[in-house]
Amino acid sequence: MEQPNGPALRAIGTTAAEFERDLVSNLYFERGTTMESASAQDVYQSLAVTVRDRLVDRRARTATAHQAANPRCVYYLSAEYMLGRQLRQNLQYTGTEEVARDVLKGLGVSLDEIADFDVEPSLGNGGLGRLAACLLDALATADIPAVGYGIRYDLGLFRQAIVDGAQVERPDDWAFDGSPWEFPQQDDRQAVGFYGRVEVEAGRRRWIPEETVLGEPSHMLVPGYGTQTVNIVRLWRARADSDAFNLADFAAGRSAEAVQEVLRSENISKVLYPADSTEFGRELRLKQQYFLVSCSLWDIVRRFHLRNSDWTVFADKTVIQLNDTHPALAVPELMRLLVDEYELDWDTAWSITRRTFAYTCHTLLPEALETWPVALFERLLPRHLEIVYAINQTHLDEVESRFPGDGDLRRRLSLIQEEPERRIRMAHLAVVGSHAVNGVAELHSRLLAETTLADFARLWPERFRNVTNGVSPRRFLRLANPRLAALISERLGGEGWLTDLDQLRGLAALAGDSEFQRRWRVVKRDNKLDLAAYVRAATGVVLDPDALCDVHVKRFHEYKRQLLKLLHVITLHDRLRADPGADVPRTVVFAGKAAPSYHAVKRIIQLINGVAKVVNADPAVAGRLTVVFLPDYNVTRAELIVPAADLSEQISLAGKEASGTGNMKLALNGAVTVGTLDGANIELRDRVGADNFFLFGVDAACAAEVRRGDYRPGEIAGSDPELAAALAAIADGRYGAGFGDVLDTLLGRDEYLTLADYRAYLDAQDAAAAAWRDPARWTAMSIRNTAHCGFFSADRTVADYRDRIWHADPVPVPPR
Ligand code: CRA
Repeated sequence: MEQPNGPALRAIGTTAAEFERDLVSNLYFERGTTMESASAQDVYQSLAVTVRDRLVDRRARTATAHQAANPRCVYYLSAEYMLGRQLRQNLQYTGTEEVARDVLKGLGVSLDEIADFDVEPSLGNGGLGRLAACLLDALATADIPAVGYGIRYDLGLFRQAIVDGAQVERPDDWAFDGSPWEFPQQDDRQAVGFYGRVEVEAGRRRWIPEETVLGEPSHMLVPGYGTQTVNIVRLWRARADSDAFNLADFAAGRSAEAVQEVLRSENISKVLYPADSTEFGRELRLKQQYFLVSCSLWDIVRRFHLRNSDWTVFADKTVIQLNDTHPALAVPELMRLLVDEYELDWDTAWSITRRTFAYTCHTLLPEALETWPVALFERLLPRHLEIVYAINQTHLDEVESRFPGDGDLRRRLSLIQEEPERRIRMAHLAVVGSHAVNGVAELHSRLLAETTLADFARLWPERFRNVTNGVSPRRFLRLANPRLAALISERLGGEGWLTDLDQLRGLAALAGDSEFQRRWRVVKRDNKLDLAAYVRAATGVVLDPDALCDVHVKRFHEYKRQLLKLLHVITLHDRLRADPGADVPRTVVFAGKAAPSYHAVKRIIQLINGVAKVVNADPAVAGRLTVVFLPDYNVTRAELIVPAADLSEQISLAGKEASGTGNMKLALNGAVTVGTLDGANIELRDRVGADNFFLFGVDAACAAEVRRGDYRPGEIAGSDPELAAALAAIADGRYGAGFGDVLDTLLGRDEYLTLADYRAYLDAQDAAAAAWRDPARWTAMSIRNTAHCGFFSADRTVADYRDRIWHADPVPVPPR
């Protein structure tokens, strides 16, 4: 991108006069209206463009600096991004929030009302997608040249409504009103092939696809904080050829047939698969994955050729991070490009490929490790199958030479699973094709190397490492919790902590300071009032801002054990009916979406809503216990709940949650965790201190042992009267009839050891209540949580990736 120069360029000033001029002129020229007749949507769109334009200028300078430096670039391949709302972030990153507020006020409009028109693109399921967004934010903040590649789903993650207590999924047409943050680039369209056959031409194999679809990119800007760098996230949308519409069919009245061809193509990016950590055996999903990979690699190669001509330096200039296995097809695709299209020899191509890729694994759940039936793969991507076989051959030859005669090992390490059906193991493909493999928390990385990927860790120990996840302090503290951010900045003497989160340590000395504690509590209370106002409008439930705000917010999954929290609520309800002083006044907030096909966990949502209805209507516990299920959890809702939370529920069965990132966001905002020794909870507890964390439950080793042994949930239920009473209350229909299925899973196999951990969990909750009764003690714990969360900054995560995997240098962008 050429950098335009000269005084004619508007939209770079940050004075009120310049801002107002641009806003009014955008309204006029972009929306064709004036302030007098503008709708709120018009004002929102014009404001967004006005802010965006200030980033465009930085983007132009960023592109120029990258072109000149010819640096090693980080390409992040991810099927999911949860970027969150952009308007407030971009106002903040351009330093125009106050100016915008004043200018709008002068025009008779409130920024807060306009900002509510901003729509979050929910192009992901949960933690993995939000992590991708936090890493992009930190990459730009660190001035590291990076591009995030993804899919521009027309429909993001479904919007969740609760109807009669049950989850109902509604389509998320996030760009319905047009997204001002997107820059479509029609002229960069790229053809992607599917199906077809392999031909041999002059001794070279070549894929002749039978079907092609166009990939049309659009990008969004990813500004760094406190720097001039603006990177991009490039999202691909599937388009049919412009003459795919069948006019003849249409004219003959066959309108459905007329658009068939268009739909076939465009369906590829129609909808995000709403499966979280479960496999989706659908042809369209595999097509999506290849679509992302093919478009992105073409673009990466194009960018490389803008600055370089010699393939031997490709891996020095390029590192491609695979965000889980969804983009693992990039390994055979790069091989195909290098060998078939650019005619490199196999060994050279393989060496380039391996040096280019790195792979992050985000799970331990065996059902979340993707595999694809060979038959489907062969039909859709015949040449890629040949390449996978060839990679596998070399790979298994290496295994044979290092561990001769170990057929069992070869079978376990193979890219192909043979039984019960031949399938391609995508995690194996990603490991074999990468020079670095990482897990996302220390425990997770260790368990990966000891269990899920143990054979690979034995084969190539040097490839394995850990990079613990992190979160953006800009979004999850400064933007989400402006009150706390202001208090912190006041005490630490500036905003330096926003890009150097370890500075929060300075708060530890204030943990016992009663005046600081008082102000800390005022902030929490005000945040709870904001949450209460929202909850009341959304659900009608009234929250007490002085009650302990106890939150279990994240995707619904049995391993995350929302049901354990619910058993606690039921027991509290019983206890409080007998003794109103049995617990501290408490608000329990649940929020999260369940995969639409995950029936068992949708039943738990229903049960929660059943319990909430009964508890909230019971005068015996009024003012003591309130339960709310807040629908449609997403990044925007998290930004509301997290600052208000006192107690953070991180209660997954140990060994199941790879890392978790909600745990970090909540602790950073001064919530105290009640949690198991799972994922990053362990590192969180190490840092905030055991005294400031309520630990309970079996550890991962013990959980595995219980599972292997003769575990009898029924006996536990029989020997614990409170637990038995809670289960009986569900069984006798107090919270709605017909929850026998939920009880059966608990009393039958209890896969996630909910009953085994029940008593320890209640004890931990009692300890939390005791601490809450002493406000000085609780507030000190809360402050210490924030103070010791510096490690969980996404800036630290990116620095770890940079030092251990990417080896990419920053490229500072000069100011104008
Ligand atoms: N569901 C893990 O389960 C982890 C995030 C980000 C997950 C979380 O524990 O914090 O990734 N895994 O690393 C996943 O999506 C495909 O696996 C998640 O978000």
